[in-house]
Amino acid sequence: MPDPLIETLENDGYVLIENLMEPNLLDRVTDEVNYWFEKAPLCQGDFYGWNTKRFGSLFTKAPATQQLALHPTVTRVMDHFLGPNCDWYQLNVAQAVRILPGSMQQPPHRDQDMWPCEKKFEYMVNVMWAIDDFTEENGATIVYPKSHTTSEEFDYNTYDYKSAKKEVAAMPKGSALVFLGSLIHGGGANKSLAGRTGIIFSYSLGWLKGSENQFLTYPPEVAKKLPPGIQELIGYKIHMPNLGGVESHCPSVLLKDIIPENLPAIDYFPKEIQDIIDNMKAQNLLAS
Ligand SMILES: O=C(O)CCC(=O)C(=O)O
Ligand SMILES: [Fe+2]
Repeated sequence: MPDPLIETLENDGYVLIENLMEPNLLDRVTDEVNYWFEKAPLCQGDFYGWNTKRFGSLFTKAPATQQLALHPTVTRVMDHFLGPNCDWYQLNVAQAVRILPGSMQQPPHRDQDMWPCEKKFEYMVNVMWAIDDFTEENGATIVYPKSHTTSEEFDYNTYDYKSAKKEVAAMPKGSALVFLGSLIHGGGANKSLAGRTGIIFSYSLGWLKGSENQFLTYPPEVAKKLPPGIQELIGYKIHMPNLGGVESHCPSVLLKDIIPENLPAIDYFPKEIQDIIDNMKAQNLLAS
């Protein structure tokens, strides 16, 4: 059955979903992130923005955000765009972003260019949750509709940013902007007198190196206390074939109360690989 959300993402590279967050949850998330923004230092660099504050470790600093990470609308999108090209998708980064008054526009970019290779499919999909109303004045994310392409033809130095069609992702707080990793976009300039706060959840194919180091952010003694779905999202799950293991074992073993000192190395193979081996065995190729 056609899914309008997926179709819009495929056509435009982004979609706005208004009021996706429950108001009660928005209140809790707002309180939790406000506490940390008070303490957060300004970012350094033209990309993060000198007049901007950001922080990660969201699942422990702002636990209410755990409910956003696996929102069913979000997982539906990730299942579609990332699911077919990995065993499971992972959290690339979760970050709260406050663009302060006077902040200039962020350089337009495609987030998945952080992985320097030719891409034949989407490596990443992001969700920007609005914690404040996002407006043109306060620096709502600027998107370049239909700029998503996995082709190598795009060049940052020759792209015609000025003539390209742009849209301001204005949305009421509690809404979500979902966009593909290949879409050109960037935070807007904040010309208002108040901060613009959002939370980015970025998901990527499970076999990539992530932007936020999840294992150091949530070591086993911390991850143990997180819900099982979040534990998997941050990597406490082996990725077939045999990626991300501990002693060639699923890393979730480290979350158990008693961790065996010696673990067997186990093949974690998808059916296609096991079928190849079975075929070799059937031909007697591997006979001793
Ligand atoms: O703050 C925003 O609106 C966008 C931020 C962004 O695109 C990024 O940090 O990669
Ligand atoms: Fe970005």
